[in-house]
Amino acid sequence: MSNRSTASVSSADLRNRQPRFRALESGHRACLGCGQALAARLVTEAAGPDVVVANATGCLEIFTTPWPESAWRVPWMHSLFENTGAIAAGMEAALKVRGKSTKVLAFGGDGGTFDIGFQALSGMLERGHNVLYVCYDNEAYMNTGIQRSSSTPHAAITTTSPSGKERMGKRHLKKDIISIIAAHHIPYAATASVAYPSDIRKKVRRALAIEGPTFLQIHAPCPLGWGHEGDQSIAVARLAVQSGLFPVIELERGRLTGAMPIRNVRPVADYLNAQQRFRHLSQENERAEKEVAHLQALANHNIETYRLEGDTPDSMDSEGIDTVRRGGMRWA
Ligand SMILES: Cc1ncc(C[n+]2csc(CCOP(=O)(O)OP(=O)(O)O)c2C)c(N)n1
Ligand code: SF4
Repeated sequence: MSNRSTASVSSADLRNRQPRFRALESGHRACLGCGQALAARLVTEAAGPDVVVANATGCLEIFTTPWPESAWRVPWMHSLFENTGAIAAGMEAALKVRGKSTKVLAFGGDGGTFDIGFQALSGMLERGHNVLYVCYDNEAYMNTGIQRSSSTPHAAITTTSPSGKERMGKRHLKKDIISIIAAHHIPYAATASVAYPSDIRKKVRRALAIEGPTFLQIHAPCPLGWGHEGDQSIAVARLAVQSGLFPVIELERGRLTGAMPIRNVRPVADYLNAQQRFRHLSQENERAEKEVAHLQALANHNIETYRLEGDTPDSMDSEGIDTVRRGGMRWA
């Protein structure tokens, strides 16, 4: 029997000793500071234990399931790169036939979502399957060595979009996937950033309370691919939001219904200078200056389009203090 008196136990201690549920266990093999690992943990914590997961090929699949081990504590299925939407749709149909209310989550990277799995995803949304699809957007094909995807931002260096005499990194723009998803007029679609965990949790719960297809795009830094220290992932992710380059928004049936306000708008240069993939843009020459101005114009466009600038403090704005609680959520 414990000899501790009741008065000496803090409520924080009591909270920490509660049984916790983690669908994605620690001990997996993600790199230090991997934004995707954190995002997947937050999503699955908020979703709770009664879920099944379809997971596209990519870093998340690879670092959580080096055979014969698995970091998952919920039923989890590896799908091909190109068919996660179809696998998740099949899972949902099978659960429905069996009269189960278990929720289906589909996970994919930006390569698996914006590019290779898009056809299956679009079909899943159009047919109205009751699935929450989460895209962990680290803006390149990271698992195979940092190749550019259609989500890679303009001017970023990847192994297939180098900077040199001809070009300054990626030539094309980042695909506006959330607008394409919104054009399916699904009940709920949103963007989020790993820098704002409460916002992610809120959006996951909201999506799962809806009957029908829902979609969440989470901006998730990859220290290896973006070129920053692992302990800078959250700071870098915050700068993407605070500069307006990654707008955090919500859409219902294709209509904009929410946006995270930016209280102190930061210049895009602050975001770019924090990452090696944009190192060529800090050179003092006309080409570099032109590219930075181009990216600043894109951020300004986002701020204007989604009316992101906010001057009144709000706990859910881009300056909000938001923390990740260690040890999982209580579901017992
Ligand atoms: C049809 C097909 N093409 C290519 C591959 C090789 N491949 C496996 S993972 C991967 C990159 C995954 O990129 P992304 O979806 O962005 O996820 P990330 O690894 O960045 O999390 C590629 C190209 C494959 N498995 N299947
Ligand atoms: S390469 Fe990037 S996305 Fe993949 S595990 Fe490492 S940090 Fe995460």
